Amino acid sequence: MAFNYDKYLRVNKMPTLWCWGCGDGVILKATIRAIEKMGWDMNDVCVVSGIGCSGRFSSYIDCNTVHTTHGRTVAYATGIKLANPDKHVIVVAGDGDGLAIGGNHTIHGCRRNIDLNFILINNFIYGLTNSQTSPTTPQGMWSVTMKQGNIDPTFNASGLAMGAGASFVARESMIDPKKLEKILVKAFSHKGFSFVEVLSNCHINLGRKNKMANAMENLAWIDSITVPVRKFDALSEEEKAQKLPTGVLRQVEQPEYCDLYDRVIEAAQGKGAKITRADFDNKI
Ligand SMILES: Cc1ncc(C[n+]2csc(CCOP(=O)(O)OP(=O)(O)O)c2C)c(N)n1
Repeated sequence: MAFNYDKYLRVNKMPTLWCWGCGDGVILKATIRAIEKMGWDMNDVCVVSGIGCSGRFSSYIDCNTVHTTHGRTVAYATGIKLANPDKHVIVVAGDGDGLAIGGNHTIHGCRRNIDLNFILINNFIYGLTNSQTSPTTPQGMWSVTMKQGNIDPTFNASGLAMGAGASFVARESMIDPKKLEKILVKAFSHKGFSFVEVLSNCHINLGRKNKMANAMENLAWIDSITVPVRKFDALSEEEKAQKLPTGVLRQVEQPEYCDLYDRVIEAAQGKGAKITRADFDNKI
């Protein structure tokens, strides 16, 4: 039987504002299927999104939602999670939102290892505002702010999340929605900050000016730059420079921030011991 998305969507908001063929809809549907797989009650789920095409996520999904300011998703989500540690908090942000204006919040969310599920929709450009360079726009591509070709070096978003300490990091494209759904289930099942970078198309604001005139051509390009992480590891350094590995890139157990914060509250109330260096094995 076909999956019934209606009970998870604000159907009165349909059709979406997304362009025809935009990957955002595919990602929304994969997220919904992953939530169902988790068996989560929508009353226990909170989706926090920022400003951008990706920001519309919180308009369409029918749960607790916060459509917050550009770049501040992780800050809001951190407060929501600390006040409601039993709820499942999903953050959705674009590459501009999560890595440019919100880059600071993103790295500190990763560092704290707070139990948030961060979905970074990387379409390599500012979509909503029409083609400004983002931190992931490949060098040499046209953008409206780099009409002679982008000279800014790019962030490797997942690499940044790993470096900042996120305990679960994965990258997947939306080309294979089933694969994406599985990765999201893994991320949602992980306790700690899970960062999922989803590569997506923006054939209107990136593709058309970069020789990818339609959605399929944009997706073919994404396909050409991605490789499963196991195959990636076997590539030469030169080949690696031209590819982004997909799949789970990092998964480790680390103390989770809400748990640690409970101990701070208990210690402050005189009900538990103060936290010391020994709690962290004296690690620097
Ligand atoms: C403080 C602030 N600065 C700038 C903007 C304008 N603005 C809205 S969305 C956006 C970028 C959107 O790109 P991205 O975050 O990559 O999301 P996408 O639209 O591609 O999903 C910008 C610069 C804003 N709304 N608020």
